[in-house]
Amino acid sequence: MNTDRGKLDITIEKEAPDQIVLHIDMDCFYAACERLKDPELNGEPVIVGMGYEPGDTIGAVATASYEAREFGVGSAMPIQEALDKLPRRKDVANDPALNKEQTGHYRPVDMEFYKDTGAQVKSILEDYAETIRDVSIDEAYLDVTSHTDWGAVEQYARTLQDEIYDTVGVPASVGVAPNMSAAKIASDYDKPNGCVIVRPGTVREFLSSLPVEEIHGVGPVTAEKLVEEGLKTAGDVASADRDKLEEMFGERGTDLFVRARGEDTRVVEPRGLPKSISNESALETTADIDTKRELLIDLAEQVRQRVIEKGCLFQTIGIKVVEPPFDVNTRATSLPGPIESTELIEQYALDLLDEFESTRVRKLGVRVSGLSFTNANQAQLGDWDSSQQAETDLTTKASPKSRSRGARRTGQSQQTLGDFTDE
Ligand code: TTP
Repeated sequence: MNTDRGKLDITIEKEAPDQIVLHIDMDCFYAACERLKDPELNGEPVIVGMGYEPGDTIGAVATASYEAREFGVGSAMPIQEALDKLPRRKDVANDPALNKEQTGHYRPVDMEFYKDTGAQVKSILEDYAETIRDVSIDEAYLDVTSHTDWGAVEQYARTLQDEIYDTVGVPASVGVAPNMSAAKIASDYDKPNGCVIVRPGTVREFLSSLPVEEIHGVGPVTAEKLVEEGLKTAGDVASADRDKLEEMFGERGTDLFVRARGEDTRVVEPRGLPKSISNESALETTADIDTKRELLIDLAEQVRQRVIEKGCLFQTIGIKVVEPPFDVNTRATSLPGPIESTELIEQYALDLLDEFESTRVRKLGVRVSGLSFTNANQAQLGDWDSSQQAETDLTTKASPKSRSRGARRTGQSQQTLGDFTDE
């Protein structure tokens, strides 16, 4: 029976990892950057684009400030259409028919400046997350699981927004959810300056009233087909007949069904080749060394398997020890060169844990870094001069919350290892 099949499929879906994902998306980013250069643009309609100078005929809007959007101007609009809706402020002096209040400021795209501003924002993000996935110049996913919890995450997200605004001067919207797609939708939900938290167990409810266009991967054509079938909201799709969706869209129908229900098992991972491989897990707060060792061995084994799968060499083995509430300690041992002797991961991780024998711990992690993806079959530990001692990184990474607001990253904690490039 269809319903049984649906139920069965859902129960065998891979369990979503226990993660807190924060998605950040800067508000009308190019226009916000132009306001940094010229503060007189604050509160004014601003359009960034090309083709608006007299004599130009071709061009489009890259972005419009929220004030300009009120006049109907939006991204990707032909520039002539934008000028019709919102003439240039510059022309007011020469055209008595123009009402100053109904004009806007036009600026050309200054990509170098936007890139530089985006990089400043990204450097702040590094303080707030274990892992960051860059999406574009003004957008990223952060895995903040080990830095906060669901009780404190709103404050955490607001602190991040404030720090970006105080330090760089541009506004951002954030969304927090247990998975990536819900976090992205949440960051867009209350722009500008939005901060929307979707707690575990509420994702489906959060999505249910949103129009189908908001479901990840639904473009105008799919949306039209869904609406024709009477499926107007994500909630409609989530409770639709899965077989029917498959009939309409093939395999994509299953994706739509799963996404509309807010299920997404992706883990936040950096783009490109990984710089590190790690695994971490929460435990009921304990100081018991046997419990901690047992979990660490388990984590080390999972990391070992992934290193083998990826066929890479590694140079640094590290652990993370999180004390309640969110004090994150990291320790790492760096070997003289990249190796593939994966059995060393557990051994070194356990050695590093000795320092935390009596520490009360709520989460542990194991990481290997300094990865190389070439000549993976060549090096063994024995290839290295045994007189070269492994260095140990005795660094502690403080939780961002322990720093003063607006304080910038000092880099005090991570860079003692020559090849600890992932931090
Ligand atoms: P977006 O994040 O899509 O939009 P935005 O930052 O302008 O506004 P919002 O607050 O709604 O997120 O795009 C980021 C930047 O990318 C944007 O500032 C300008 C540029 N861009 C273009 O150049 N062309 C386009 O068609 C779009 C959509 C964006």
